[in-house]
Amino acid sequence: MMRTFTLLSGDQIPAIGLGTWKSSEAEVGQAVKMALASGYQHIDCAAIYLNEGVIGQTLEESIKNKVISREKLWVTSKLWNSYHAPEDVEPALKESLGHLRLDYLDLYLIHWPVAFKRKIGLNIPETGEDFLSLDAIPLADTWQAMEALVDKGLVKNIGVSNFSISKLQMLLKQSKYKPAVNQVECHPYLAQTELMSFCREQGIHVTAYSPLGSGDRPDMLKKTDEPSLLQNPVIVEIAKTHRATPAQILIAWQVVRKNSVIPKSIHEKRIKENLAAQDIQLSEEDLKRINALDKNYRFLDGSFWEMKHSPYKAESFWD
Ligand code: NDP
Ligand code: 1BO
Repeated sequence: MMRTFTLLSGDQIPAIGLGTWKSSEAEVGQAVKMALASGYQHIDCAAIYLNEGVIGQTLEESIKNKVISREKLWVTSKLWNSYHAPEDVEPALKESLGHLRLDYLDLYLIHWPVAFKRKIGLNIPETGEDFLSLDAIPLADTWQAMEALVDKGLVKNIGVSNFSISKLQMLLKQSKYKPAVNQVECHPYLAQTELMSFCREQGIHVTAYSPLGSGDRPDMLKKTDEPSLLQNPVIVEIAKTHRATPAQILIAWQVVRKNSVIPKSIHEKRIKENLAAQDIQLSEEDLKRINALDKNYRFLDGSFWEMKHSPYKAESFWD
């Protein structure tokens, strides 16, 4: 049985989903196919991952072959930073829907609280001049356009990603619909305890991204001497006592905290192993030891949005 969590709308988000960032077009179709055949019901996508077309072909085939029904399937996608202007939101969603070959999304997220000029498209700016400040395009305006997608039946739930408590507070003051989800980096080195407790009070569900430490990120997004989660001695030791893998312990820790979690893999053995983690029962002692690893360490720290003339500063990004 797939574990699920209930969102404000009453919809059930499956606890474990397949991440698809960095899965190439050549790899992602097979990964999604294997995941659905292994019992996954939740696929995490984004326009900027540049692979939604292949994912869409696989979803269509899998629904046609009755591997999964559309009703059981949960598909999340994300609005890229170049399309925050309210008039760009619906066209951006429709582009994703077209690629994914779906009539509606289960969840659509504002990918980052960062805006680019439209001309950047599905890319990353090369100079600070390509950014727009949040005064130029307030997040509340983008959110209003996201709300309209719900009213039109194009998406079942809307949410945000990489939002801090203060950004959520600002949005909550001005929203008709609360964000259903905040998708954020979360793992034992970044437990996000305060953010999780704020979200819980507000009924906002948390999805944990990069739960295994995102080891396959491009070098430009990496620091030297990054700590390893998969080789952390506490995680490795707990894994041994459960006859599990370190990845499974990291995933089980999210599920026990009632966060959905979206590990990325393109390998069948790992895809299956990651899903099976939902059945691991961590003890109080295990949880105590894992919780003690928190050191507010981000693998994706937002420093890539800081460049000369960019309005975004790494030091205040998460305030
Ligand atoms: P993850 O933490 O999921 O790590 C992925 C890496 O772990 C890959 O190298 C993968 O290799 C490896 N891996 C997967 N399973 C196992 C296993 N069982 N044992 C050992 N290694 C394993 O990183 P991501 O950054 O990809 O995060 C997951 C997903 O979250 C993304 O794919 C994306 O969908 C989402 N995300 C969202 C963001 C946002 O801004 N909203 C930001 C970052 C991620 P291999 O594929 O070779 O198996
Ligand atoms: C800049 C990284 C986005 C991954 O979701």
